Amino acid sequence: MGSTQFMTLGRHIIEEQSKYSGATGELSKLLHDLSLAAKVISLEVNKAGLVDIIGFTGDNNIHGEQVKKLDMLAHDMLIKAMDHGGHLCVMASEEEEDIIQIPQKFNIGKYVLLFDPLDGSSNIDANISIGTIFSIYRRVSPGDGPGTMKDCLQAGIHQVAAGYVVYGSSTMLVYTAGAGVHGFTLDPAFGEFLLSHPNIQTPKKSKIYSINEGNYLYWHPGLKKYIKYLQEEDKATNRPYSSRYIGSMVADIHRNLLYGGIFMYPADSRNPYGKLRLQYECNPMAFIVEQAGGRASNGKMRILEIQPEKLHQRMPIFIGSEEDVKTVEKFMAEVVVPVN
Ligand code: AHM
Ligand code: MG
Repeated sequence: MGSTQFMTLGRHIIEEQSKYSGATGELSKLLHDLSLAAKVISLEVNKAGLVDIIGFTGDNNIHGEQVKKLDMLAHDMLIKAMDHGGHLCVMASEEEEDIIQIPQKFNIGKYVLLFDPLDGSSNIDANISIGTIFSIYRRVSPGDGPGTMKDCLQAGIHQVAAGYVVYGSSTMLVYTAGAGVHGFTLDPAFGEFLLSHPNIQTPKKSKIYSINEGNYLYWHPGLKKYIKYLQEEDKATNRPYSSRYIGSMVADIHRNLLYGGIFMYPADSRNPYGKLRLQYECNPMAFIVEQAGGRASNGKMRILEIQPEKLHQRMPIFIGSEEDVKTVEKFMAEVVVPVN
């Protein structure tokens, strides 16, 4: 049994942060508060099938999609866990249209938190893995009063830390603070996240592709060609690839991160900006995957370098094993779409 199995998330964060001379411990406390929220959400997700909290609230969220109770529960839980710590100046959630102000007295923190409380929520009723995604920036607005929209609209490259929690056969928290990617598994007996996947490195080339092929008709012709290419037989390049798509970004990317793979949510003729949100989904996942040696692009440029224009902006994404992402970029660049 390796000694890493007794490394708790709390201790790991403190040890990692103590390597930086300027570290005040604030980020460690912030990540600790997040892990507490993750434990509570995990508990709720696990009992979702037992208590009567599954089902639609009847409301639509700001994207016009139906919101399930558990989404709102996770959203509320995160706000409760995070808004009195004194480490944040502002927050934003995929489930709320505007930025979320921190109560006065507590809004003096230097960090900004963006989160998707429960991603993949269409899978809740089927007991399929879902996840929470978070992204942390330093405040850029002047002064030490409430944070602003500007703080929430930073390019992903400025992230200080990012992570996700996957509620699967066990609950795992995977995070990066810019020095590698580390995965922790929640031990339900101790209620502690224990280091199970130190320094995750994703394979440079894979054998797995993840995309909703039901949208094939509406894709860019270069993407259609690429998927057909992956399905052809060629031993030298390990083709055909296997197709794996859960429809839960956290779970799909988590699997691909460990085994190698490319996850795609492209733009198409019906959704010219794709589906996933730059600030809540694409940027944190891009930071994690790059830290693990992978690549993330919107087909044309690096996700992390895109300057967000609005809080709930959507962005096409191609993310995962470096060589695979480069190949799809090439296919898409080679086929010019005729303009009518
Ligand atoms: P959500 O934030 O409303 O849960 O939507 C995001 C999810 C992702 O987890 C997943 O990759 C994608 O939507 C699946 O979409 P589709 O059903 O169109 O394939
Ligand atoms: Mg989401």
